[in-house]
Amino acid sequence: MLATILNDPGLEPELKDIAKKVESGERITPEEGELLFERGSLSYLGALANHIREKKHGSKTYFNRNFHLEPTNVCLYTCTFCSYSRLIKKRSEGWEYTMDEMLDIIKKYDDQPVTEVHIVGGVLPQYDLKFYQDLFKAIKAHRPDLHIKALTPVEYHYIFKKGKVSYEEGMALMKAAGLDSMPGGGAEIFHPEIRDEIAGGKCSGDEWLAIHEAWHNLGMRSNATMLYGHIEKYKHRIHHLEELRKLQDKTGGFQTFIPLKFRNKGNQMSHVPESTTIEDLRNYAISRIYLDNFDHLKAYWPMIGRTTAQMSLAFGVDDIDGTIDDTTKIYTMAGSEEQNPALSTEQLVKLIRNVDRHPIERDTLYNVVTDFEGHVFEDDDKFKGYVSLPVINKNK
Ligand code: V47
Ligand code: SF4
Repeated sequence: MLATILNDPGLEPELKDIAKKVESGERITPEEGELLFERGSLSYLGALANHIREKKHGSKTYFNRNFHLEPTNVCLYTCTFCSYSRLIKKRSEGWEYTMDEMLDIIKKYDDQPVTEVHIVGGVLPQYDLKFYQDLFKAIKAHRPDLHIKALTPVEYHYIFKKGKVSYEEGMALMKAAGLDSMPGGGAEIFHPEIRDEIAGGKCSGDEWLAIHEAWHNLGMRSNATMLYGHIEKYKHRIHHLEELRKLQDKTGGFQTFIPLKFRNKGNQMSHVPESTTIEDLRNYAISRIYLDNFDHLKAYWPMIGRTTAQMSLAFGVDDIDGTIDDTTKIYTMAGSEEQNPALSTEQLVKLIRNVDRHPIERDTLYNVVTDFEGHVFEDDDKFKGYVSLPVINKNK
């Protein structure tokens, strides 16, 4: 595929130069990144991104078994894209779990082979530094092997400030309490021109990055996201990717990048049209090309839907998150086509296989839990053709 691009006599010289850089594993510049957004066709970007994806991972496609715990959907902040939160003055419309209620949710999974709990929600004063320390300790006391991937710099910035501890001290306290890794949320768009408009009041882009840096400096791992497809311009996306690439050069602590498509139902930006599927795939591909120092690129299927998630596997993506089990409301409330996001392991494996990829269940840190290559399910014959997308790529 990349060879076809390199031999295409009609391709603009600048795009050919970028393709040559990708072929030789050379890093592209911010200017070249913007050029890709402005002028790269879907097929061109797919060929480049898939080349990188297959060089890094072959056909391997990762997923994990996780569930979400959302302590509250009431929030002090008023991000304009958020369909999920309720203002404090309307808190009766939302939920606010007590410690015992949260532990009851954890206990519901006692007999299930989940490896991770992803904890994220709104920001409220009663959920302070001590509360989260106690929560993490209680989860670990109950189930020590469950990986806690919890909270974002939005919560940490708030609770550390209130608790009068530095980012370094705060993250060390969280680690001691049982925090295993940090999810990628709260990143939105770092550039203040956009961040101030859509997420004013919560931690800045620089603060988000500084908290991840403090966490990485403890030898720990985290993810990163970018909320795209609303009022930002391509230059803001490139600025965001560049900031992440710079921090990753410094610490190496990021595992996965997760582009999050803005969904416009039930929020203050409902008048802003959503990006097209073509733009979503182009965005995955450019993220894969730009972030040469990130190992993984994730398509979060509850947000983009399972069909686009399948297609994304030919545009640089090598991870489609987890089984989820209908425990997150963030996207159902924002208008995702996935209204009850739950997929069994068997369904996820088949989804991946049906686009000719190799499914691997991983834990949060990408250790292999089960390699599904050659695994036969009882109803394999019945399932054939359930999702019949053309196989875009045969270069395994
Ligand atoms: O920070 C909120 C986003 C994020 C909308 O690290 C929206 O493995 C689109 O970060 N349209 C939280 N996006 C979710 C998150 C995440 C998800 C899956 C995996 C991981 C990981 C992290 O959701 C928020 C915000 O950027 N979000 N509202 C919306 N209307
Ligand atoms: Fe609160 Fe997060 Fe929603 Fe912003 S995105 S309003 S911080 S829950």
